[in-house]
Amino acid sequence: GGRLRVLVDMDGVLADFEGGFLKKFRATYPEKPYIALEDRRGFWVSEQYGQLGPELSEKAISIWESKNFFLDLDPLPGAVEAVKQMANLEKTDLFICTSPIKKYRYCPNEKYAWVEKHLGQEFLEQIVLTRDKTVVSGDLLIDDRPDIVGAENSPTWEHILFTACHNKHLELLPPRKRLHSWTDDWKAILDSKRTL
Ligand code: UMP
Repeated sequence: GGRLRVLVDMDGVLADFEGGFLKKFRATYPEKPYIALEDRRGFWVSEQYGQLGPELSEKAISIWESKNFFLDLDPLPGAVEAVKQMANLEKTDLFICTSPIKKYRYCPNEKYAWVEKHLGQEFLEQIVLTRDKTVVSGDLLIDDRPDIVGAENSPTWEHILFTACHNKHLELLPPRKRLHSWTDDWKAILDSKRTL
């Protein structure tokens, strides 16, 4: 068989966007209500905060638009080790495929800096920044966003839903698959896509 190309999302898969957000939101707005991670539903944090109170959507957005928000995110458990192992597998090409926010002052730069800090300079070669992941070709896309759509109606990749606080209650229709965490058997998922 040929080489397997795996696209791995960053926020919610490698970097703890939800945990980092909640920590900075509570520190910045200690008097405001917040949504515990257990109670998160839906991919968009801003929408759920908007349902809590009229000004809370904007306040939430102000958190990830701030300097050092993306750089300061902690890696999710096992993520750094898994990605390094994956990149070293035979016949495997790993790319980090991530959508920057449109407020571009800090986010794209900090995504590069995060990868360099946690994975090393050699991984800077593997970064794909795009707002539309359907136009990126690959065999697998490991991503915590349940609904990944875009200009291409038939993306080449199979989406593997990475479990996150906001998606863990969703029931997936077969044949959709999950990766429950980085301790789950991601190598078996890759091997299931390899050809003889
Ligand atoms: N994001 C928002 N609003 C939200 C939640 C996340 O703009 O309510 C941003 C953070 C990430 C991007 O930069 O969306 C999601 O990117 P992917 O994880 O899909 O790559």
